[in-house]
Amino acid sequence: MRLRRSLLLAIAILAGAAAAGWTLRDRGTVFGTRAACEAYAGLPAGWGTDPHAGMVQIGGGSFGFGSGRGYPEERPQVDTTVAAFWIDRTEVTNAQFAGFVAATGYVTEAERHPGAMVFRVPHGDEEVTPGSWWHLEAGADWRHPDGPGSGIAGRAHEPVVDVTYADALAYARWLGRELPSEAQWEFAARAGRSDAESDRDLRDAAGRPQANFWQGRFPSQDTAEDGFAGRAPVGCFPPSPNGLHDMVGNVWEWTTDLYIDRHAQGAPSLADRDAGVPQPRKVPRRVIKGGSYLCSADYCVRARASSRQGQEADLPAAHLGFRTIARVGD
Ligand SMILES: [Ca+2]
Repeated sequence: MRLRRSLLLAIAILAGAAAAGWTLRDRGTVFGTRAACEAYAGLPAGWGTDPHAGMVQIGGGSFGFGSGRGYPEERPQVDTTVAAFWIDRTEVTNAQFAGFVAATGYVTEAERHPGAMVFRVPHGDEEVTPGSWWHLEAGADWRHPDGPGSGIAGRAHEPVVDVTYADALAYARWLGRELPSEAQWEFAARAGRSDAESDRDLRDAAGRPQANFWQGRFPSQDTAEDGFAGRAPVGCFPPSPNGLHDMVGNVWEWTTDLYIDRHAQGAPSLADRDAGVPQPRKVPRRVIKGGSYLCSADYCVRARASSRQGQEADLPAAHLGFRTIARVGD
């Protein structure tokens, strides 16, 4: 029965992709169920040989970038055109990042400084204020994602976290790829839907969670109704209509855009996205997208395509990973 469901899912994805002009490069792995993601070794078909291993080609198009419905920083919605590009089907996994480190000897910023932001459930008698659940812990890095004593053994198929913007960019460049701009990321997450339609993706018609987010009262009670307290392996939940997994929930993802608390008026030029944006802080903040396993209905509420946050580019965190893109023609 499980095999039949996976087969039907694969057929549906391929048929949908063909109809929409999307190209699924990695036909070796069928995601979308807990059994499938837990069986995944963390490396896509063609890894090491195919420059687009694990990627989906997204056809170009225009869309309403941002939202008139979400938080103020998501406004205004701006008509934006994006050219075709390749993007990872899933968040970059620990197995993929380990391959990069083994090949290059790269040492991440959390290992050099050291430390990363780690989430801790507050104790019962602890005063809880916004953000008080975050702790900068020495010894937290991509190999010890939740601090000393944690590890990635058996977690090759989970998203790599505790990586900074520079770490993510170094990985992407190693593969001859780039990181997505915010517009590219949001266009891919929207998958041809309005922001209202894509926002409804967190639960299916029967009310079952369709992404890894937080159910229960944040930050003390994670009921894990979706099957996961904390990060999930990549690809456990059904894909977006364009074949992408976990665009919302699981972990936030880096984009190249410098953060300001609004969308620019008029169509922004992606070529200018790094130029001329005033930065009030010493360390530039980059836009991160998609929310994480820590986003609940009563806090954050950012496991959505149009949501956005600014993150210090050199601040690694246990709820933040990334995926890569490649230009069509490369
Ligand atoms: Ca969860």
